[in-house]
Amino acid sequence: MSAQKRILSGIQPTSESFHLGNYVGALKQWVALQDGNDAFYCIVDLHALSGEIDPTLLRKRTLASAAQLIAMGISPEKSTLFVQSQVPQHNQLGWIMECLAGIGEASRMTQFKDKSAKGGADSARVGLFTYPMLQAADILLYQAHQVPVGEDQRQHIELTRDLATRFNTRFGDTFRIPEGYILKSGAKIYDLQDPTAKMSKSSGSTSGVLEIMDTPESNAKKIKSAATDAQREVKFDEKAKPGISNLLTIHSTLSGKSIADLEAEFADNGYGDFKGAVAEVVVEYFRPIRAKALELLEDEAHLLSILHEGSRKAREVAAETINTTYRNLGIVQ
Ligand code: ATP
Ligand code: LTN
Repeated sequence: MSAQKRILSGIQPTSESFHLGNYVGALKQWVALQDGNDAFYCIVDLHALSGEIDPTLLRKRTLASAAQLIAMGISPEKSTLFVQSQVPQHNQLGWIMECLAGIGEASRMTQFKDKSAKGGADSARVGLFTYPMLQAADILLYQAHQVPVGEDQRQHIELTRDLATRFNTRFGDTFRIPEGYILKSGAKIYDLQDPTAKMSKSSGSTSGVLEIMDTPESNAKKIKSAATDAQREVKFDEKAKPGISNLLTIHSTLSGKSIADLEAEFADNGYGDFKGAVAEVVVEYFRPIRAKALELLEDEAHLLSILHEGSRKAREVAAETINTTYRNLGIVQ
């Protein structure tokens, strides 16, 4: 048995429902890693302010996120589930990370480039630009060993490691250098309608996005109308058959069957039968999670008390790191 590791990850409350990409790329690992480790999972509401700000929706989505995470299996007994804004040390360390990062390196972040390009670079806000430095603070505050995320976050984890190393070299050992925990398969789930784009909460249309809180009928319909190709063979080939490959990854990660077994199982079937089987797996997988989340959302006071308790524990750990950081920087305390 390896020693307990500190795990830290975060997810933005930018939608009323998480999608299959979030689950397969990140949240499934969150659930698995809470056993035998010391896990901290954060609903990063301050990060969500870097996009559209709608106070009514932010509150609703924060609670919906907590309910879904618990429904998926994040247990408040096993791990610390908390809200970023309830731990002010994130803003404190975020500023320090901004003072450490260069404009050049921050400008190379592809998530910033992609997201700012969507609305026109001039309308992008400063918070979107400084977002990765706040993310570095999220991770470093907890002295995390591992950060379970999807492939799209690799660059932010690299930046976090660079900033931590820079700080430690200049001002003395302060932060653990974290590692990304990124799966080889399933780390990127693609949009069902455009299987070259990642499935995303903030993509313009939801017709290619499988939402956990959506009805079984709607999700089954989306899978059955997923874009594929003009051939007939159920075979994993990301270049030639991105749509079918994406569906194979989805089936495989949820059913536990290997891609090779699935290819063999559907060798004599057309795409219609295969899509029907994928729909069945996805719908049955999400059904109990959705039901449990809806039940949890009925009792808001209970959800809030879980989050308050998590945030209290998170503040204890975060305060220690901020003390050391301030001391090493010569800040009078
Ligand atoms: P947005 O579109 O608003 O940026 P998102 O759908 O990308 O949101 P995030 O909150 O940014 O979701 O990400 C939460 C976690 O889910 C991250 O670890 C991210 O890497 C992972 N993730 C997001 N989309 C996918 C995807 N399509 N495939 C695999 N992992 C994903
Ligand atoms: N940027 C991440 C969300 C995020 C995060 C974190 C992930 C914010 N802080 C800390 C891991 C660790 C994203 O998924 N878009």
